[in-house]
Amino acid sequence: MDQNIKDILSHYDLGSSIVRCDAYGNGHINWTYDVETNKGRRYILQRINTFVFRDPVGLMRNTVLLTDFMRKKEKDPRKVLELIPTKEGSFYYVNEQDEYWRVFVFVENCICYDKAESLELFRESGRAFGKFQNLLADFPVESLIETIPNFHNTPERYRAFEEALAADVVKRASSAGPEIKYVLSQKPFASFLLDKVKNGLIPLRVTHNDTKINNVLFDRKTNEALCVVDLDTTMPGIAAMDFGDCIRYAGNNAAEDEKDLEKVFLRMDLFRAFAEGFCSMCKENLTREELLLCPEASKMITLETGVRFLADYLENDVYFHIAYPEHNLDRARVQFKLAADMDNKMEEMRNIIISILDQNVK
Ligand code: ADP
Ligand code: GN1
Ligand code: MG
Repeated sequence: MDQNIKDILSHYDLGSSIVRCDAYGNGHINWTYDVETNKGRRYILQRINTFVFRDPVGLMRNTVLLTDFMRKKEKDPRKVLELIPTKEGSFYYVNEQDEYWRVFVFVENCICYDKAESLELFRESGRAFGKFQNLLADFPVESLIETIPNFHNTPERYRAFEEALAADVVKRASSAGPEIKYVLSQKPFASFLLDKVKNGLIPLRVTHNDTKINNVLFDRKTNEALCVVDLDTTMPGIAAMDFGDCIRYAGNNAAEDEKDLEKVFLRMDLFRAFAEGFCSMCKENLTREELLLCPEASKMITLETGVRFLADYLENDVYFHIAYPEHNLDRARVQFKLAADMDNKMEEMRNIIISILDQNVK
């Protein structure tokens, strides 16, 4: 085991000695490890990405507030993330290199999926994010800091993209001509949802803001959704964008970084399954207006994520973890193909939401 990790773990009282610590998961932001003790207990050790999260102390304060709040309503320990304090009683540990680390209880007998392996699994993840909305519906939103200001502010993402394009620091713009053209052609759409907030048509709520299916843990035997993880971006947002991000990631027929764009399209059977799960859980709390915006929000978050990947490509991959030099460009291409497909399926998506809301799906 790496000496740095040994030093960090020595600040935790995990009850027995550590036998293993392996890199874990498919997250693009933090550095995650699966830790096991000689008694067979497991923990998630994570280093917070402080380039992305500039206020890790405020972020950890959010996490403590959110998990404490949810634990008062949800008594099953596998269903709410649990932080382990250091021996000194803090919920994070800062080492000499100024790295911020934290430890969570590893949710027992769980499984995490990177794609919707069945309709039922995706319906279940819809229920999980719908339930997450419900659990936090009366959370005092003013107590949360914005861990990333303007995180899902699509016009602001456009501004940052245009800055990256103008600077073109590593001269990559010439290799992304069609993608840049697509992004610029979609600019008028970017403020569609935020305008609705400004006009008072939809509210800001406590939202997760990163609802990829790999941020849900399922029971290994029954595939029941247990726990929503990755609370770092939970802050005020638009509920329909949480719906949309799940569709963007797992409603796609292909992976987020698929090279063969023929394989990239929105699967309507998956869309329906997710919508059924999500709406069945939170249609009491969300307004019809908000739920009817889920199709546009699916396109918005897909476009926005593509804009972010492309900007990061132009900025020499400073934000998202990559596995090879063109990775962010490949990811951006997938998002734009998917967003264009969603445009063609907008009416169909809307009809599905209407039929679910009118049927009173349980
Ligand atoms: P990132 O911000 O990098 O995406 P996450 O917090 O999502 O990091 O963690 C990465 C992965 O680790 C998750 O996708 C999930 O598979 C796993 N994971 C996170 N927390 C737990 C936990 N408490 N128990 C079990 N697995 C977890
Ligand atoms: C990042 O951390 P992870 O991998 O769950 C990113 C999301 C993007 C996603 C794209 C804090 O999520 O916003 O949608 O990658 N998280 C942050 O896969 O930027
Ligand atoms: Mg994650």
